[in-house]
Amino acid sequence: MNDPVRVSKDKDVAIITIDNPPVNAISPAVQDGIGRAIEQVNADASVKAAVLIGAGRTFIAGADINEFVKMTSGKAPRTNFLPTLLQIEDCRVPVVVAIHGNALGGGLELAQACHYRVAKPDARVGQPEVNLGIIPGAGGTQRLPRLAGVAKAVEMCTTGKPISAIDALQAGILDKLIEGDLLEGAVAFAREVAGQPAPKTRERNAKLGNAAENAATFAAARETVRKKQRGLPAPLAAIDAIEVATKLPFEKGCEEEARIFDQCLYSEQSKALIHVFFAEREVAKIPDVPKETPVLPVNSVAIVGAGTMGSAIAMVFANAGIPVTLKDSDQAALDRGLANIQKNYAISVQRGRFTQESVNERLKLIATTLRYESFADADLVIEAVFENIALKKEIFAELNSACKPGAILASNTSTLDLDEIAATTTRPESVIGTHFFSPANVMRLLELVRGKRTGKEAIATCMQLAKKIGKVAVLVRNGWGFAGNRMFMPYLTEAQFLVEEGASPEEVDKALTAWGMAMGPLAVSDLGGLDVAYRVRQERRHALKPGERETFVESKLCEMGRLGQKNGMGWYKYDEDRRASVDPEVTALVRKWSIEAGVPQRKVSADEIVDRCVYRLVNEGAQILDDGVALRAGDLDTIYVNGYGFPAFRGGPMWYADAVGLKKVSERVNEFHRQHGAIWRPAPLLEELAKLGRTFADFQREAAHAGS
Ligand code: HSC
Ligand code: NAD
Repeated sequence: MNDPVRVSKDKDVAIITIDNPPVNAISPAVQDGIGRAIEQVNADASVKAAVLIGAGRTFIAGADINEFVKMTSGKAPRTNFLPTLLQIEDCRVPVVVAIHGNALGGGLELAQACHYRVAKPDARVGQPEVNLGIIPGAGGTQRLPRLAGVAKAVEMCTTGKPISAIDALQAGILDKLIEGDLLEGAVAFAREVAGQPAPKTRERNAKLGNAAENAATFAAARETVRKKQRGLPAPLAAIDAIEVATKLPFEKGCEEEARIFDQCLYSEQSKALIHVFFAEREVAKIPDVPKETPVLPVNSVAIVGAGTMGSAIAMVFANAGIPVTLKDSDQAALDRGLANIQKNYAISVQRGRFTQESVNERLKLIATTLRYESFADADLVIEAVFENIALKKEIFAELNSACKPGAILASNTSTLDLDEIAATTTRPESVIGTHFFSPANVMRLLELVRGKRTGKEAIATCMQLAKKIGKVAVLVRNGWGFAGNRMFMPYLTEAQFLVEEGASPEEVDKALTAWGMAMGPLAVSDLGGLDVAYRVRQERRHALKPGERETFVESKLCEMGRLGQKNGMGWYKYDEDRRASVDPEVTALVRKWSIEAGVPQRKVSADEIVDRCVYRLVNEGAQILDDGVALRAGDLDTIYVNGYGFPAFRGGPMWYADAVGLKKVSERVNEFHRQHGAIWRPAPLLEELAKLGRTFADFQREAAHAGS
């Protein structure tokens, strides 16, 4: 293996290059290499300054996260990065770090230990550790407030959001931006500062503030975290560590940071979040669609249907700079779609997300039409008309004639049979499902549906395109509800059963939001529309097994005209600002109907509510894996975290089940099976893994291996 750290010289300036593709993560070999490089610089009297730079597309994306997995599973000892950083800070000559791409986590901490920091204007720096359930563990909580001030350090370490090089320059994190060649600029800068006393960040205390100001900053930050990052200890831990920086000397502060870091790293939450990080990347690996599969260029997109989904999907492409043409059946529908887009963008401008100029640019990319002739040049067409198979088939037959050969024909259907739709074309290899989630311009998930004859190029193209438009794409196979909605239906049903057995709607929702779900299941039903769910139940009645228990309360609410948020009343009642409140009428009706139906009434505990709803997800997920609809358990976790408001800190439903232990999960599923009958039939895969003492993650590894 090549040495990941090289030292070269440009006359009197040493150049230390970190070269550890793909993102220069700090592995133990990189750490050792940096240590040796500094020793070499110290030993060479002809060297007057050093530049530390990253090879490839980015500077350093942080510590190698794989090492954390090894540490917490007992496969590697805990490493300590702090001495290497002290070695840099104590180097005999000034060390200038040159940043391009990203300097994240340990990458930014390394930069903070250098004497000067220069960067390309489009670089970004950040401390994203909280996203992994940890805090900066290489002095970041101690050095960053010394460079950027306490408030900025708190903001960066709690939100985890990277900032631009321009912001970092203003904050004092960077010393200079370099236009043009970064290395040349950094070497010239190094020559300027050579021979001068090199500033050590750990000795810079001027920005550490005073006790009164800091107390207010910390109190406000803790309050914000409790509100906005519900259930997450790491951001609070980061504040604790920064507070230490303001109270104790640097060395003591680092010791305390290490203690807090370890507490976070060895927590279940951090393991779950690290799983989510890798699972989100693993989804891109499809055994029979290798990286080299040719992709088709997508420079223009057309959308059929300018309704809720079509108009939001148009924004997704316009936001990515891709021209898009929206078609509907009449001008009024097109006008409504465009008005929705304008309203959404106006809100973004109001909230400071986009400037008016950038919105104008985006709007220029959206054209409207009533005719398929305008589709002739489209590289990708997405159909987003009503969920009706006859209508979709009609439209695909038209697209087959209107679109150029090779164009990808996609459907946004959430449940219908993609193969049946594809069969109306002469090019089923170009037909794929692109299932966006609502609101499509916000939700990150894109469920890609592979029909029996979907071609590899169409899959590879859509996977790559997803990244470009800021989505995480998960490939699943065709089948009712695909993976996400197939799991969601039993979850929603179970929430309704719990209400029928005696829990109030708000008890059900509260138990699940307190557990971490972004919204309770009944509030979700109100959002989607009780009429929509009603239709789905009617359509799915044929799939019920004889004697299978059915819900009835939600259907009755719908039949009495309670449609959910759209008419201000469903499980809850809503004010003009769509704020929900408990409706005593619903509470009374639900009890009355349930008693009339002979359902025994009882008090249901929050634990039972969570187990029943979450294990329905898990049991269906296991069946989906067994059926081969999803490739890996991690794919289902990615779907749930990104599309259904499942708490990332629990890793997704399948990871959560593994963490509880499949034996325990299976026992509980069997108990519910005895109590509630066929709907709880344990999935054979769950039973098998539980018996063998294995996990869904084990199954994932074998499945991925078998397919490669
Ligand atoms: C950290 O730094 C903690 C510190 O405080 C140090 C503490 C030291 C304590 C020592 C004592 C214990 N590691 O995302 P992409 C892989 S925590 C390993 O598709 P992009 C990724 O898996 C870290 N691997 O690319 C993928 O692999 P694959 C804090 C990493 O261009 C490939 O690189 N840093 C990795 O879309 C490409 O990744 C972060 O949280 C890492 N750090 O985005 C940043 N980073 O090809 C995490 C990436 O096999 N990284 N990989 O699938 C990112 O946010 C994104 O990767 C980038 C690039 C924005 C850097
Ligand atoms: P919608 O009712 O808001 O919009 C459908 C649009 O299609 C309307 O503007 C209608 O005029 C148009 N249309 C109907 N026939 C047409 C034709 N022949 N040619 C052109 N346009 C025509 O529906 P929606 O909620 O946007 O759903 C669209 C698709 O997306 C459905 O398949 C649905 O299952 C799926 N989906 C919806 C959601 C959601 O939450 N709304 C989420 C995921 C997927």
